[in-house]
Amino acid sequence: MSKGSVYKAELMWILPSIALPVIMLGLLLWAAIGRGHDLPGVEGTLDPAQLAKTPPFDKPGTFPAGPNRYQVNMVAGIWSFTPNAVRVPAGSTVEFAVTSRDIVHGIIIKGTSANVMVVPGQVTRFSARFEKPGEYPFVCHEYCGVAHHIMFGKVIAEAKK
Ligand SMILES: [Cu+2]
Repeated sequence: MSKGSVYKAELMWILPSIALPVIMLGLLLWAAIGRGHDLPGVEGTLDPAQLAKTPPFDKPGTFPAGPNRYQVNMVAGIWSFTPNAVRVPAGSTVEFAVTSRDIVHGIIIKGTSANVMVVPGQVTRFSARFEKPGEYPFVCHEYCGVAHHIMFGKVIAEAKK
């Protein structure tokens, strides 16, 4: 191998190893600034010790919120979700507001793209659509202690009569 071709071979490795971090930093800045990804603001914060007096978590449950829309106010805590059964007609879009009364939990709902963290002092909002009738189990996916494995529930999408 000549001296020139060794230099070229080295360059083939050095340039991508500089370009990759530059591209990744560029994508990170694009996601953070260009797409507006940000840390949660103060408007989503609450006192986890005052949940019984803090709307909407003073009334956990499922509530109608318009045609084919429902609102679920859910409190996670060791080791259960309240409510742990959400009953809606099939074809509904459900808007969830979830918070934790103690430590960090998570919720993932099978058959949907819902997969979020549930943090004490923060309100996690997401929505999911339950098109087909049936049961959509959900679990806590963030290890939260010895009985983490019993922390589950289900969304029941009922067939229209
Ligand atoms: Cu857990």
